[in-house]
Amino acid sequence: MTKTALITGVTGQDGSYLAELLLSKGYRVHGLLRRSSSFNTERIDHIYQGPQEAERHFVLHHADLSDGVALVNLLRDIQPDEVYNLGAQSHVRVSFDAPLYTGDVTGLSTLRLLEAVRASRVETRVYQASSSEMFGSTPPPQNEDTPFHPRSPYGAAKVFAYWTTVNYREAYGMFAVNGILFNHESPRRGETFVTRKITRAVARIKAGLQDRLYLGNLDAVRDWGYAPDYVEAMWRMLQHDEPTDYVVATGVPATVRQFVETAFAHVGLDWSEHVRYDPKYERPSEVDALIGDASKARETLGWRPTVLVDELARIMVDADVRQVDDQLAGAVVRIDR
Ligand code: NDP
Ligand code: GDR
Repeated sequence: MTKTALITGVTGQDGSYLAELLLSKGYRVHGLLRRSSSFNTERIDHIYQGPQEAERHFVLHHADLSDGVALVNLLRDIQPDEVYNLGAQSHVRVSFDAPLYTGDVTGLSTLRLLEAVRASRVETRVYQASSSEMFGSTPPPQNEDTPFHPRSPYGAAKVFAYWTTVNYREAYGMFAVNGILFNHESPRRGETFVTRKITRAVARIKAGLQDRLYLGNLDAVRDWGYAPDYVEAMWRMLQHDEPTDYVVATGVPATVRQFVETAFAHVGLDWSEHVRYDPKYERPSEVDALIGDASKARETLGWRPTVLVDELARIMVDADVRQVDDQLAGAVVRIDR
């Protein structure tokens, strides 16, 4: 029987890969689309199906996570078997500038969505996009039992969303799970996250379009994985018999500086000639080191990462080099699929 899924945040990095994955498995996929004054569907244009198409497997709905009634109506109309809540104000630095907005969209919206599931009486499984940012200053390695100590409004909002999800599972017997995902990247990563900012700059410096790259803290340690691997883990969590929470990570640490070195070296550039420090990119309180222990996901879901940090940097640089080349050739530019 065809399964139906609803993805919030379908226009984002993860939402686009997840939509592809579910479509490849024969799902009917519904996505929540925010109204925007400019196009915001670049990551999903290649799977878009217009309203005129007879057999639509991918359908977009204008709605916003701040609109709880719209969520109830959507759920009632769509009757999804699975809901993936990926929508969020997902930028940690920005959450210091827009803390209340982030608290609302990234935190409270999860409660809105879970209440909407209850109100619409839909029998569905729910995935909540939880984050390693919840661990904050708790030292690595971090696993499902590690205490949270968030260091940003974003991290605090995700902790609220995490516990709300646990509570709805315990209080109402809902199949609701948290995937506690460590940083994951791809050629579709937003341009202001550090990895993409670096790989995009490398491509532009190589092409002579810019000379300098300004960054903040180069000493931060992250556990960077590959987004297509991570959406596979999300799907596996909702196929398992038991609703429970999982850490998803590679377990391989790298500093921002190491990522910079690998990315520049891949095109034969010396990073120290181009990278400059700008305190503007520091955070009021930083998360120094995140290194995940994904043993539970490996043992219970059989999940393993296929791409580690150095290969990831090279994949992203290659994609950005192609994109810049296309731009210079005057071709229509589309981000990598
Ligand atoms: P992105 O920032 O790429 O995508 C966020 C998505 O949320 C976009 O589709 C965005 O829409 C949508 N969105 C933002 N605000 C609203 C709103 N008010 N109503 C409806 N939709 C909204 O994030 P990622 O794909 O990287 O991450 C997906 C989720 O996973 C997020 O919740 C993030 O916090 C979490 N996460 C991400 C990790 C990572 O390393 N990537 C790690 C751990 C957790 P639009 O395109 O219009 O802006
Ligand atoms: P993060 O990702 O905060 O871990 O959140 P980001 O790429 O923004 O920062 C990673 C580390 O790099 C340092 N850094 C810079 N960061 C940015 N963005 N820009 C810079 O110029 C810069 N210079 C140094 C940061 O200080 C930080 O230590 C991501 C998001 O996807 C979240 O939604 C997700 O929950 C977490 O990953 C896990």
